[in-house]
Amino acid sequence: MRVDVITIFPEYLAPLDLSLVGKARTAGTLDVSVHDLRTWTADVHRTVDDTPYGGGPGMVMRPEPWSKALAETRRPDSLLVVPSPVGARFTQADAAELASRPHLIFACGRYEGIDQRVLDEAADLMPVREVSLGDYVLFGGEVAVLVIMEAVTRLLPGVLGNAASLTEESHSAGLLEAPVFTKPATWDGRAVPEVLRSGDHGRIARWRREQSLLRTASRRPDMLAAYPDELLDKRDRAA
Ligand code: 6GU
Repeated sequence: MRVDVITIFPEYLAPLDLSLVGKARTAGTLDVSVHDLRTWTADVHRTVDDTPYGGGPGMVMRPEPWSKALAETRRPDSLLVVPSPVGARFTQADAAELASRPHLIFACGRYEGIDQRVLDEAADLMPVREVSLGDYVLFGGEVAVLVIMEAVTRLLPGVLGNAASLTEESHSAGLLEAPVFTKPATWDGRAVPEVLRSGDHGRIARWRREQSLLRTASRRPDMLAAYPDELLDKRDRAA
């Protein structure tokens, strides 16, 4: 997968060199290039923003540098991702969609935003996804790109050792995962639940299912409400 990130803070994307994302880059699964938007400015001050038409606080990013940046990075198979507090909530399904694409372009704007005409023009040329991480406001899209790229990279073929960890994990299954434990069996006076040490795989699976439902009910009632009714059996309802 090829990824181009356009930002006025290229240093902010340095963590893309680390950890599994960095490893995927080294392995050749991922080819990331970070570009300074100011490369595409023409004036001596390398201006990228201006005051908003209609008034109001803050600044808006001017269309000209963005238009040039997108023209230069775009391929016939590109998908444009614009992190923004006014985007649709980014989900695991979105991560899977992005992971299936050959080329992503990330446009990092400051939070007052990019001139709308840039997004309108881009939408005529390629698919565009405006995505938000949640209901709070960040200074810009850079940290969102790190989050999105981590969610996407995990789904690329060959990045995770154990494919089962992808199918069983929270959010792809529609429920939160059960709590996990490792050795020692008793630590600080706290014992690992007996069932997990029983070796009875049927009981363990049932316990995990129950914990998963209880957790989801208390922490994410919205997820439980959206969970397909036909996937709940009699034992689930009893839990
Ligand atoms: Cl993706 N960008 C910005 N600027 N703020 C956000 C966000 C994204 N998601 C939540 N808040």
